[in-house]
Amino acid sequence: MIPKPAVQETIPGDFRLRPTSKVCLAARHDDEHARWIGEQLADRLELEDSSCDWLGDLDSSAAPIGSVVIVIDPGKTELGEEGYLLTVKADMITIYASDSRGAYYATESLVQLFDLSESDPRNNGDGRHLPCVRIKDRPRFVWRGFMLDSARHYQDLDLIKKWIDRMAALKLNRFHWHLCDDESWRLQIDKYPLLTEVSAWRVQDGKRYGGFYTKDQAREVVAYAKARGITVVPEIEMPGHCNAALHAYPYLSCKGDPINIGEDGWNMFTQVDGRLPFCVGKDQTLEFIKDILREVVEVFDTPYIHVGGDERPSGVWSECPHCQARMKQMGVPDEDALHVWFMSHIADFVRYDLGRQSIGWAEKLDVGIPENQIIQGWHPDQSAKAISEGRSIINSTHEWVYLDYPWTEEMQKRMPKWMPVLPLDKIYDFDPAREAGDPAASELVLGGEAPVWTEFIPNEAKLEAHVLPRLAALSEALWSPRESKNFDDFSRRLSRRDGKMKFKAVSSPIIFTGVTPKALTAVKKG
Ligand code: TNX
Repeated sequence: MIPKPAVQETIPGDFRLRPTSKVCLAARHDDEHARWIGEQLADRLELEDSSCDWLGDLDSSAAPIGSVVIVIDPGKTELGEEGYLLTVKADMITIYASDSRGAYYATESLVQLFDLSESDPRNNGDGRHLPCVRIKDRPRFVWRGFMLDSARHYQDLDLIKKWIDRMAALKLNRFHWHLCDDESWRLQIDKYPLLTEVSAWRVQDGKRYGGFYTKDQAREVVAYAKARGITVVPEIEMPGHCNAALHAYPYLSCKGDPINIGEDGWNMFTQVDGRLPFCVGKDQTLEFIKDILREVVEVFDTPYIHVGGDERPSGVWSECPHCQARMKQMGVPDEDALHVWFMSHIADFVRYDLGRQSIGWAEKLDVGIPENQIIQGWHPDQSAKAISEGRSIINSTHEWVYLDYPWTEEMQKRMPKWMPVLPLDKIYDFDPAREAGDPAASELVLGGEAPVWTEFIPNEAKLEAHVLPRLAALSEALWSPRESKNFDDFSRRLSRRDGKMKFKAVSSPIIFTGVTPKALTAVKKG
């Protein structure tokens, strides 16, 4: 199984699904989510009766023989949050969990077991038998994230849901959704309609290209993810990576000049000239950002809001009278200090006005770290620095987890020079707590997250090639006990799962359609 369970032991016997098999739910309350978990399991096991019976108490003995009984008992705290105990016995399968997310993960494990048993010779190839087994499982880290960049290229709603399904199968629980950047803006914002009317689109190969998510669609994604134990973390980039916003509303930049993301879009890739920051000297910029965040929290009913913070183009604020005045007003000496002031101001707004927790990419940590913000480190020293200041981190150290990076030396020759090779065994070895040093500090490591930036990933096939199977390796790095990790063993399990999960990387070459050689050489790591 992937990710490898904390404890898995074979027990004697063989379970068989029968025409009369049912999924039954034993819980103190007839909980809607728990029922949904039961019904989706019955559906996926193709049971004739896919309704989920509520037994009404915590006793599994009332269930008919051959059933799957899900017992959700908040008293079973020893199983841990998101943890579960799954026992396959000859006459019955039982699932115990203290919360519904744990119960859901048990159903994912069970579906995997049935998938794997399809090829088991003892089962006559019908996949309806299971060798008996006992699995006691819980995650190593609370933050098991995948970030999808929907700004550089747009993925439609079905594709987003497909990735959420894959995350759920791998027991990943944070979907970080990168919704805007220099190249495009993807989320409907009622107060500022030009963001999507204008900046969700660019001209590529002579055609209008792009798309956006309506608020209703975004709500649908949140609900779809939530049912599967996944929290969606929307990201609104600031004060850099914001050319798409400035394209729609140029008065938000320091000079207020019109900027183009259309015909030039492909030449304006990350870290090339032409990027501008928001003008944080103007009050109307701060109001704009706050208005947007107010609408974002209306749509994303989740505890976390990511507010970007990375790679502000430097040298612009120093030339701007509004930003100079802001520096004076706030008593900060330079651009970097203004950056930290701005991120702190937004972190406080998110915390006190919106009642949510903000997350920011680590930046300028030597100058200061915004209070009230979880830090997402993408360089190794950033996570260490934040931890040394007693701050909680999400570890996304780029050389270990960036899924836009090539996975072979051969591929690397066709990609920008600053991208290191990230093979499967390296991401498998990723340990988010490595930077924490002493065990006490590892409490501050919430977990890890793998981003896939999509500048060079325009379509589904390339996205799959980049993300799978490395996401499976990540899931094991974040879920399974460190002591039990073994790459050879993982590789064997991966090849057994391949048929169902399509883990094999598509071998088509990566072609940089539309990217000029000039833009490629100009791209460099910040
Ligand atoms: C840096 S890492 C970025 C992204 C780019 C990525 C390319 C980070 C927080 N920002 O905007 O897409 O490099 O790998």
